[in-house]
Amino acid sequence: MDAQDIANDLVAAERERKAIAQFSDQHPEFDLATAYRAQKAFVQAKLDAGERLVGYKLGLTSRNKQQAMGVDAPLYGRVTSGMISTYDEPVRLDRFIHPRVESEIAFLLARDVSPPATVTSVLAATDVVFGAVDVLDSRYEGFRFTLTDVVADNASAGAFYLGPVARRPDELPDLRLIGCVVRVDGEVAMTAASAAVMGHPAASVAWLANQLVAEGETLRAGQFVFSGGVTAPVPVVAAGSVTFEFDGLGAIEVRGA
Ligand code: OOG
Repeated sequence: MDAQDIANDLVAAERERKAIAQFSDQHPEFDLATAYRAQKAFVQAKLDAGERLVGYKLGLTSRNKQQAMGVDAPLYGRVTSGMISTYDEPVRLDRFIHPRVESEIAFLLARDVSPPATVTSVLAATDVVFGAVDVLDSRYEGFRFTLTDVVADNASAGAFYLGPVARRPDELPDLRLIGCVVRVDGEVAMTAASAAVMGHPAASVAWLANQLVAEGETLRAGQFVFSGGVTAPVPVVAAGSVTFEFDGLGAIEVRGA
């Protein structure tokens, strides 16, 4: 399977808002190295169109998410400037195929994170953390994929909301215990604490920093890293609202428009 061909199909699916069949069905030989090359080419199309790389996202870093998607290993994707939104903007549903939202912790780095990274070294390199929402939009029919499919699809990256409150890690009592309450149309739909992500959300950033060595990349000062979903995903519907309340980090309300 050619990584550039895969990327071209994903670029077209995103542009036309038309979901495609997962590649692994027809190509059982599709491997992870090819998938990450395809992801790079998919993201390169955005950079060629004038966007900037602003950081990375993790995916499938909590059991909540792994169980929801039936994939049992974490992955990473790349975040570009066109994906970042302000917490009070409605989600423009016409940009997406079938958007879903979930809560995450976002890290803004003050320093590069050199491998081998640990929770301690990530916290030392962090400027501030935010509560965040990941708007996922799989380019695959029915949001169905294997690990290789979703790696190529840039971890279903659609858009990100940063919450209204930024805190230095030492201003919060314990990063593992940031609670999040998810309300759908006002009713509590799920709750979680950020330890759901690999035991500590900074552990996902350390895992990423260590994985990037294989790509010859380093997490840089000024970049954002999104931890991966703390809670399971919720579909966004035009008339509805989904609210994420983070302990100590404010709230984000997502409305479809
Ligand atoms: C895959 C991407 C998962 C997360 O935070 O777990 C992800 C998906 O669920 O579409 O970004």
